[in-house]
Amino acid sequence: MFELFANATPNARKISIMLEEIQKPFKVNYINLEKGDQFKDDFKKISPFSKIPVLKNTITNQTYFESGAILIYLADLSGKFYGHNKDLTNQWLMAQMAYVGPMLGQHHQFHYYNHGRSKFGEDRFFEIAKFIYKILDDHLSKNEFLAQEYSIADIATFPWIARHTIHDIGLANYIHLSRWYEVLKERPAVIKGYDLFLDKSYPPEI
Ligand SMILES: N[C@@H](CCC(=O)N[C@@H](CS)C(=O)NCC(=O)O)C(=O)O
Repeated sequence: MFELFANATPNARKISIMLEEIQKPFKVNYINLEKGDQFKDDFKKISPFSKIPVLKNTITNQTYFESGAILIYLADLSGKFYGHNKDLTNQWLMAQMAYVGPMLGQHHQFHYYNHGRSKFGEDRFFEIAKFIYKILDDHLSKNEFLAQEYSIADIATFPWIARHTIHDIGLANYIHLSRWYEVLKERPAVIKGYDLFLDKSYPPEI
């Protein structure tokens, strides 16, 4: 019923986890980012900014880009993982889309993938990444999940925190964020959706 254009990245893993959670069958169309598959004309037709993930409903032939929009589409379609407080879920989902993901993504670039190329970039995004850990930890000290119940906001955030070893911030020091992370990590759908891409993952151990 679905085709997921993806690779082993946090944004793509949000969708494979969600599809496993709502038990919708899908096949994966691997987009090789290093070879530049994302810039091919056919792919640009379904992803204007040449980004993964893209989801295709193979029954309607409709395609969807932007991981947050895809999660909302799947939550609406299935009636699952929006929680009872949709406004709250949207706030934490949008915070992930607009801030948590992009900032941690820059931290990956400066701290891990291009270490030594810009002290300013390394320092700036290291501090921002620590700030994100602290805010999430504070929030999760008072809430079991980001938006009261397990929701697409948690699904969107998990694959970014799953890269904690390359963040070098020390997840264990953030006990509430760690508790949340361990709970999600044990969910069968999270394991299956995340591990789907493990063999393609870079760095390989993450
Ligand atoms: N806001 C977009 C971001 C997607 C995104 O940045 N995807 C990355 C992988 S996680 C990508 O396709 N990178 C390829 C490139 O930049 O050339 C979303 O959440 O879907």
